[in-house]
Amino acid sequence: MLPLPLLLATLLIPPSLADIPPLTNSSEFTTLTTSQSNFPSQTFRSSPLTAPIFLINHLDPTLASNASHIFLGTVYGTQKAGPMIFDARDLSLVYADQRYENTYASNAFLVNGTRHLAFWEGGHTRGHANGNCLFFDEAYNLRYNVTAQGLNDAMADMHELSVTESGTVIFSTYFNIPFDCRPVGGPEDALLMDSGFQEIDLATGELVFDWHASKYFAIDQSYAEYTDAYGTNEGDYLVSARHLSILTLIDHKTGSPLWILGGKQNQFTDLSGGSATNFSWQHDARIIPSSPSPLTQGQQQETHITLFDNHGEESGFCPPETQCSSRALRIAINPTLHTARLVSQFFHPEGVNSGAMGGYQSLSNGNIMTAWGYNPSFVEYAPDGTPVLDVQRGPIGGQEAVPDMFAYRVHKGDWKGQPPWPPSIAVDAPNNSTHNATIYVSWNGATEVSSWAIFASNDHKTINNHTNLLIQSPRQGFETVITLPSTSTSTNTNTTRRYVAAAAVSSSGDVLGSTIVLDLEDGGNPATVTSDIVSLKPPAPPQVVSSPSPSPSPVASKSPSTSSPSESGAAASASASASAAAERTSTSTSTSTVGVMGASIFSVAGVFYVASYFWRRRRLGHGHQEGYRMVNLRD
Ligand SMILES: *[C@@H]1O[C@H](CO)[C@@H](O)[C@H](O)[C@H]1NC(C)=O
Ligand SMILES: *[C@@H]1O[C@H](CO)[C@@H](O)[C@H](O)[C@H]1NC(C)=O
Ligand SMILES: *[C@@H]1O[C@H](CO)[C@@H](O)[C@H](O)[C@H]1NC(C)=O
Ligand SMILES: *[C@@H]1O[C@H](CO)[C@@H](O)[C@H](O)[C@H]1NC(C)=O
Ligand SMILES: *[C@@H]1O[C@H](CO)[C@@H](O)[C@H](O)[C@H]1NC(C)=O
Ligand SMILES: *[C@@H]1O[C@H](CO)[C@@H](O)[C@H](O)[C@H]1NC(C)=O
Ligand SMILES: *[C@@H]1O[C@H](CO)[C@@H](O)[C@H](O)[C@H]1NC(C)=O
Ligand SMILES: *[C@@H]1O[C@H](CO)[C@@H](O)[C@H](O)[C@H]1NC(C)=O
Ligand SMILES: *[C@@H]1O[C@H](CO)[C@@H](O)[C@H](O)[C@H]1NC(C)=O
Ligand SMILES: *[C@H]1O[C@@H](CO)[C@H](O)[C@@H](O)[C@@H]1NC(C)=O
Repeated sequence: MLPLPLLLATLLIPPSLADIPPLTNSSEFTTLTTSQSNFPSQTFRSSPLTAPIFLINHLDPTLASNASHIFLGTVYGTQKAGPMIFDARDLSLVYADQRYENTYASNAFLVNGTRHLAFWEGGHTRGHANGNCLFFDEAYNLRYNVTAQGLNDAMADMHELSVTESGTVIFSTYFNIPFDCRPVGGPEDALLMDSGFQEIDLATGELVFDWHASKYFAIDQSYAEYTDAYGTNEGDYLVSARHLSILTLIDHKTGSPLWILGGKQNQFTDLSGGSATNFSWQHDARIIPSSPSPLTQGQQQETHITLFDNHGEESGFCPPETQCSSRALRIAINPTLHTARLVSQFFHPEGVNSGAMGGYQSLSNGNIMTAWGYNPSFVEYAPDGTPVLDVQRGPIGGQEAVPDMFAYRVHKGDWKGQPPWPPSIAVDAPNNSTHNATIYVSWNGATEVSSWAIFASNDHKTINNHTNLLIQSPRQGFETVITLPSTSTSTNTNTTRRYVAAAAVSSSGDVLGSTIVLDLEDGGNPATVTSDIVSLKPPAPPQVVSSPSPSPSPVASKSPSTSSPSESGAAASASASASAAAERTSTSTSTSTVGVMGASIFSVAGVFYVASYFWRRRRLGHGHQEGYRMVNLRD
């Protein structure tokens, strides 16, 4: 008789897809969205995470950028918030860390040549916030955690998080300062809510630059309710003040504005009949480093700027492609000649306008990734403006934004996640054995899993013996579901076993990590905390003498995830293992959901912001900005 594993391992059972894949029918999506209170979402058996269910309005894989993943940092309903990473090919969830109250501006950044997942997390307020900028490496170790310095209790604001080539992070700030508001008819001893930005060195944690709008803009002239700061190659800072509809370049030595583009103080001649400088209530302004243009004869000094032009904030809802339409905008300016011209503009394929939020990302193949803010949509365009990916995570096009349902920024980028925690397994075992059982497996954050191998035995201590390999099945989406046969279909082999475990396998056949062992006679509760599966193959024959022998399974042996996280990544990843411990979920009689996922210490998003007094004033007329200062007398 052939050994059992050889028979069954060749039996590649097609898995059923546990994930609810993206919909493509918008009326079905509308029905789903309505039935789920505007938050179309799904849950899993092997994981406590919640994932969105997307609607794909359009996808052209041949024209879409080949970046492997999509980054979305978001509030999710009233319960879960966190950075999420999706597979760019099928939009399945890859990673989520839903322990936060709010997260924004999630993206992958290179810090010193190493890729990091960075995002802002913190307390919720309307319009601004206080929190931390967190950076995790691809093994999900927290590497940097920075916030504002020297602004009393004010912390990093949520609107901006950008990383410079010199390893610094720039974020926006809001803080109260005593201010004489008599010039605008206010009290002498008012508290002004000032805005600005800080740059912090990630390696040392030292403050590099601290800018306050009130020092450079007079109170009756301007108000930067929202500051979007971004470092240029020269070290100067591009600041976007959406309430003024201006972009201004801030000198990195003096803090003074070098020029002002747009708004009432615009210093640039618009070579495009007004369409390059009429942006308003904009978000996510970026200077594109050294962007050559064929149209720049005699204008070698052109600089390209991209932004999300919200437009229509004041005019409200408006028909598509009218003068108040939101657009993804690229302009070229010549700061020497003070000219600006429109390079390209992209409107939303379904014609939506977004008064607030929104993002613009230039991708390496020339495509443009856009997020549509209050309309929870993200759209990737080819350079000629053809939409190549058009996705919704909620209802769009309405005049009223659904609270917490938005796409503040959505980015595409590469990611290779190798979590220090093990994969997770859950089982439905109607017969208290593998007989007719259904296995659910997932591994939050792992990007290199190609298939799952199911091991079963009657002795949990030896489950990792390669002869216990029952089935190998391709990975599908976030959670793979594998239905075990009642008996081998090709023989009468009895495959009924008491214990089960799973191993995550790479495309080259190496075991990347393995789950705990479940005891199906004990309601699927854990039998041991690790199955120690390191290979699908028999161990190599014993080596003879002297030389340090190579491991029988080199990749498996160097992968930290094949052993318990407390032995490997834990020291470097306190947060991961702490949350892992907190996360083992309870089991039920015939099923269990056991394993360790990224994180989920859920906190109900609280809105503590009490705007006790907003004080506005508008000044119209030549040389003055239409805008307002917000004076916060809360404290
Ligand atoms: C979308 O779904 C609705 C409702 O199920 C159905 O009537 C309609 O034919 C579908 N549209 C397409 C294009 O499949
Ligand atoms: C994506 O395409 C670029 C060329 O545009 C190529 O250099 C890169 O290797 C590709 N990446 C992947 C993951 O295929
Ligand atoms: C980041 O640092 C702050 C203190 O500055 C701390 O309260 C917070 O828990 C840290 N975040 C993480 C994920 O460790
Ligand atoms: C980047 O690398 C340099 C040289 O190894 C080091 O001095 C610096 O601290 C690193 N920066 C960060 C942010 O880790
Ligand atoms: C349980 O297993 C026995 C054989 O061991 C089989 O006869 C029976 O049908 C199974 N029941 C279920 C619900 O699968
Ligand atoms: C499975 O075990 C439970 C007790 O743990 C028992 O109540 C149930 O009848 C068993 N089911 C089968 C099919 O043997
Ligand atoms: C396996 O379970 C299914 C559904 O519970 C049942 O219809 C089928 O008879 C079972 N098979 C065996 C062999 O028990
Ligand atoms: C694995 O199981 C087989 C079959 O029971 C046995 O012959 C072999 O010795 C076991 N291997 C190890 C390393 O225990
Ligand atoms: C199959 O194996 C299980 C566990 O070893 C045993 O309890 C069961 O009786 C066997 N079934 C048959 C039909 O031999
Ligand atoms: C500038 O805004 C855009 C986006 O809304 C409009 O499409 C343009 O028509 C408008 N240009 C001018 C000159 O008003």
